[in-house]
Amino acid sequence: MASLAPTFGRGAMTNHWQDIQNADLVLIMGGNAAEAHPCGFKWVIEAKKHNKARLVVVDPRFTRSAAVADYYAPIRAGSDIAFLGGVIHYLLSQDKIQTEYVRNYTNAPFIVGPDYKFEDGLFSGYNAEKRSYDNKSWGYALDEQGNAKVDMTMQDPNCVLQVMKRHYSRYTPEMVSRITGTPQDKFLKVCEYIASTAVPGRTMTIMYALGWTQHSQGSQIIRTGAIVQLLLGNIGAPGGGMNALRGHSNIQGLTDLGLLSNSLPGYLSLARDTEQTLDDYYKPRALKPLRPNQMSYWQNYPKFFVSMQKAWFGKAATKENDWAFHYLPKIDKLYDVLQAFELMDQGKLNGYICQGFNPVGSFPDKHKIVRSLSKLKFLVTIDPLMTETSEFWRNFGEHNDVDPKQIQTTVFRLPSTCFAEENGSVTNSSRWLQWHWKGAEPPGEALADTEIVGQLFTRLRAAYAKEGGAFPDPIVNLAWNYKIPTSPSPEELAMEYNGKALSDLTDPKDPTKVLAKAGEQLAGFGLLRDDGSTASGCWIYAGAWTQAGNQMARRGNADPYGIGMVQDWAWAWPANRRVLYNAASADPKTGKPWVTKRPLVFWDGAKWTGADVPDIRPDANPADPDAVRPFIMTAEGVARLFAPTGMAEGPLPEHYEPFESPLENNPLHPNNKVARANPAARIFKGDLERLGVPKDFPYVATSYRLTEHFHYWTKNVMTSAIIQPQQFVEISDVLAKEKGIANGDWVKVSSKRGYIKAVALVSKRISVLQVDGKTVHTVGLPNHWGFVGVAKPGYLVNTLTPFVGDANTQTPEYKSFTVNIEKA
Ligand SMILES: Nc1nc2c(c(=O)[nH]1)N[C@H]1C(S)=C(S)[C@@H](COP(=O)(O)OP(=O)(O)OC[C@H]3O[C@@H](n4cnc5c(=O)[nH]c(N)nc54)[C@H](O)[C@@H]3O)O[C@H]1N2
Ligand SMILES: Nc1nc2c(c(=O)[nH]1)N[C@H]1C(S)=C(S)[C@@H](COP(=O)(O)OP(=O)(O)OC[C@H]3O[C@@H](n4cnc5c(=O)[nH]c(N)nc54)[C@H](O)[C@@H]3O)O[C@H]1N2
Ligand SMILES: [Mo]
Repeated sequence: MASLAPTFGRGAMTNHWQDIQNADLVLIMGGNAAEAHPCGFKWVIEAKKHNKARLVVVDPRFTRSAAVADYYAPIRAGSDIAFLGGVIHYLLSQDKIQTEYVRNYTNAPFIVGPDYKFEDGLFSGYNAEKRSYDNKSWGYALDEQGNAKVDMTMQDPNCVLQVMKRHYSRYTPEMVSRITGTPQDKFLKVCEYIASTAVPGRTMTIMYALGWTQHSQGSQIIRTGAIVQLLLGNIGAPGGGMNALRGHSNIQGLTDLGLLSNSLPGYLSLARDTEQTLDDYYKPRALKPLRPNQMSYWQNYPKFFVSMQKAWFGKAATKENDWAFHYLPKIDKLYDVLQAFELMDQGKLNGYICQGFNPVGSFPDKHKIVRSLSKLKFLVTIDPLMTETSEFWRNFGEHNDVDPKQIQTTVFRLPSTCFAEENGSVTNSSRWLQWHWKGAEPPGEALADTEIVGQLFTRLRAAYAKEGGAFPDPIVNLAWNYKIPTSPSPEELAMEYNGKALSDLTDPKDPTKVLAKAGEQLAGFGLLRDDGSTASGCWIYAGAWTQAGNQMARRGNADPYGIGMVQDWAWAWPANRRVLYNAASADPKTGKPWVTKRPLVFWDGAKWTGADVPDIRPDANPADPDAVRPFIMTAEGVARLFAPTGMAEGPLPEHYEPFESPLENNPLHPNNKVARANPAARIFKGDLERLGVPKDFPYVATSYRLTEHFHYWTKNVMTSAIIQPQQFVEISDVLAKEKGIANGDWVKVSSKRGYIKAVALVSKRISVLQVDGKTVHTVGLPNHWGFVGVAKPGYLVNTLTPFVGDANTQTPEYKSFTVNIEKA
């Protein structure tokens, strides 16, 4: 088990690491793979070596990824939607799109309903008091059968393509440059590179990470990137895709297993308190198709949900009690980490368990975090190390967060093992589940996380069984059939996630045919049922541990097509499919691959087949004009350029300023203050007052990683502490001169929320930009030090960051805020 910290960016790679070698163009934007993903970055080098690929990097800093790029363009942190919106405008106005892909595989031809509006920076349906939207007016125009209306010529003024053309017409190269600070010629050069992949047969991959995620509009930045890729026909194609480079070794596993507080395994979600019956709960999730003959695969939601409930509650989940639906909490609001600390600060949350999570280091506005922890009755840390969180009550530095004498919190430190001291599986960015084997015995009193949780649970259950309580049923009835109840084994857990048949499963078309016998491990999620005859802890992991054994432990490295498709290496969700939406790599009229030199999947005249597991109805015959729609998870059957549902701040991405920025207004709609920053982003009242203004904090700050450290762990390791011993901040030579700061000087960096002291590193890596008529400097903050460990004790970068989150994921805005800097 790796870190159980909250994930900082959802998603995965639509393609996979090895597939990057197939790209003709690699765009690294919002990430720095050479330094943060050095092993995976080798596939970029492979693409350059063997495929003559070009690498383009767009980053506020000239990174080590930029150092080996064919082209580098600087950008102001927090302005990527303006940049990418400009790319969309360029592609649409120059007709540099893969038209047949766009027509058949996206919702470009769909007609938007008559009530949809976009005015002065706001979409229709905004409620200023609630800071949120009612998305009713964003839906499609429907016909009498309830199908969305389409115009396959894409000329209707209200079809998505035309709506998009109008929306992005404001994103001219002049406007892009004014907002982003990227010089116009450099912006246009990047556009040219990108547009070169609009033809079938050339693909671009986008590699991004936190430079896109960690913004108050992070999800929409990623959506803008996806829109660009769809217009170019690069989603589903070998060497294409939207590739989220994930963080911790198993952070993909964390999201897959639903460890975020609003999620359930396999991207199912907890019910809202307005959904009091199972039908209410299914309705918005098991969506009916919006076009004829489409799968809308989420229609299977009840099969996934009931199977999960059977895995969790066994015999206690019955048809009569709605499969124990009421055992699960129904949420009144989102309980993300920002919310949890806000509740703690308000005295409404008294106990907190931090398992593999160091929020004093990793969460924004450290003063607020420490103040909140100080109000707890108890704090439990489960960690191999002492952390700033387990030691939060110590004072470090010149300013007290809270006087330690006043803190009443009891802290329990439970030492755990780390991944190398146990068996288990780790899911990487490619969605591969790879089994690993224990390499060492744990030191001292350390116990595996599974044993710590097993011990806690068995004792809690005994207490509930004895004493009752308001609603003991979910705890007392939890299925817990492990050989050693206080210590479930990784193998038992993995088999449970996969799932098994609870009674004989017969073929619905031929009842004499038994597909799986009672007690057998299931071969895949296609076998899951909603009648209680199957159990599966995480439907997307069905297939990982079958009757044939542990598929995650496979190490076959054959690559029969020579395109990096190693189907026998480990196991990928879903269904061992390596490239999502891979049927979009084929021409809809013929079912033959667009890129003939790299045939991913194709129609062989009777069925879909090829190097990968086809992501389409196997009998979808290209002769039937409605058949080939490779985005089986959407109700439309096609990808969404325009998102009628699912996004908090609008169906089309719009540039908003970061909450703290050097600009007083949003240049796109300067007269509307409400649309300056993301009008639906997560911010609490008290934190609004903790935001700085440009006059006091004129510089853009951004935080990032160094290859030499891993978060706050490796400062405990002497060799790493020697290589990178202490906190530094990076500024340009121009700003250094202006401020009289020399390389190696001590400086004080402050925001509205506090200050840190660090050593100045003066470099030419940080460019000085002209933004909206003024000179904008950037201050770079590597984020690895603290006051625990063997490196030089220092302040935490998150003393400076604002308590603001993305509107959809609530990921904090670590990557663009404002500071001042002076010689200390
Ligand atoms: N050595 C090492 N590797 C790691 C980690 C580590 O701690 N150490 N951590 C792991 C984890 S958990 C994660 S999540 C990943 C993170 O992986 P990355 O996101 O690649 O890493 P960062 O260094 O945080 O940020 C990447 C780049 O984003 C740029 N950037 C900042 N703001 C913006 C912006 O607004 N627009 C654009 N275009 N770029 C911007 C920064 O200048 C930086 O170069 O790394 C993982 N890998
Ligand atoms: N300013 C700023 N802040 C950031 C970021 C940024 O770019 N800028 N990045 C954010 C990102 S992407 C992330 S992921 C977070 C990371 O934030 P955290 O996850 O809070 O920090 P880490 O130090 O990665 O890990 C937390 C703890 O997990 C422990 N651990 C390791 N293995 C195990 C295990 O097997 N079991 C248990 N129980 N514990 C284990 C480690 O010892 C460590 O103390 O930081 C976030 N904070
Ligand atoms: Mo991360």
